[in-house]
Amino acid sequence: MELWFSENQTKDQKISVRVLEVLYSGKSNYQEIAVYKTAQYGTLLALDDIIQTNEKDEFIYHEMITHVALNTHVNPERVLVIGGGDGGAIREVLKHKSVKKATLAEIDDKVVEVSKKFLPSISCGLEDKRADIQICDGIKYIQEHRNEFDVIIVDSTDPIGPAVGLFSGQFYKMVYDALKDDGIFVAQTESPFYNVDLIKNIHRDLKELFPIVRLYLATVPTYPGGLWTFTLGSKIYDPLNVKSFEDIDTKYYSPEIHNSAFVLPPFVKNIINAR
Ligand code: AAT
Repeated sequence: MELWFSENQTKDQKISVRVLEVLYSGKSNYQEIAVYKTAQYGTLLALDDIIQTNEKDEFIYHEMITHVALNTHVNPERVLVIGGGDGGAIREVLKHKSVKKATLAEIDDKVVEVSKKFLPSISCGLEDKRADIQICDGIKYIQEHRNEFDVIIVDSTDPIGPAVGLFSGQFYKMVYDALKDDGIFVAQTESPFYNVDLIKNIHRDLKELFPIVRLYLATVPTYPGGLWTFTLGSKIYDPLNVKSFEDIDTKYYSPEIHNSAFVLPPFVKNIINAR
């Protein structure tokens, strides 16, 4: 008998992948965690039945949530990733030679543990000596740090449960204060098909803080709608004016992709420009 995993992406749409083997299934203090060996996407991590990452398409999301900001900053040394317990964002951050320390503030130690065990190609960066793993609520962590980071990346679950606060104006103010005077913030900001109001609100909230706010796109096959948004807020450096790109080994990101990711179709422009 065939086994399938399905995520209800909206109340009217599902994505289903055929499961070859259930590698892990359990409940942490925060969420249901499952790891499946799938025919289409290799090993796949789901939290509360929502796909977080998988071996096949993870490179697109993890390269795009990190390298755009890290190349925009002239000398990123201290980087903070909130969420992202699978380690994929940290792995990419550590490809930049300038980075001295990359801190992960992940609320759920079980996500880190399970990723280390079942997703070594994604979690490998967590073993690096420049990686600093903090198991804590990202909101609490950011409250306790001021003027410390060059880049802050929010690689969070959808705005449900413990991640709700990571999408609020109050949180963005704390992020602004935790950044240095030339710091950059970037977050995954969901689907332009299904999360229009959320994207609009994030853009509005960030514009109240950062002089430069830009939205960019990438295609992530396993996320709802396939097309995914990231929103970046910067105190000084403009991602559209990057003069030199570090030579790093990537599969999706490149200087051309960096610049083209900010070219938005009219329906996306309308989300952030509409009053
Ligand atoms: N790298 C892609 C995977 C993720 S996982 C997002 C992580 O955010 C989860 O491990 C979750 O435990 C963590 N998280 C949620 N809330 C908090 C919080 N308040 N503080 C710290 N960590 C938190 C992102 C997938 C995006 C999916 C899009 N559909």
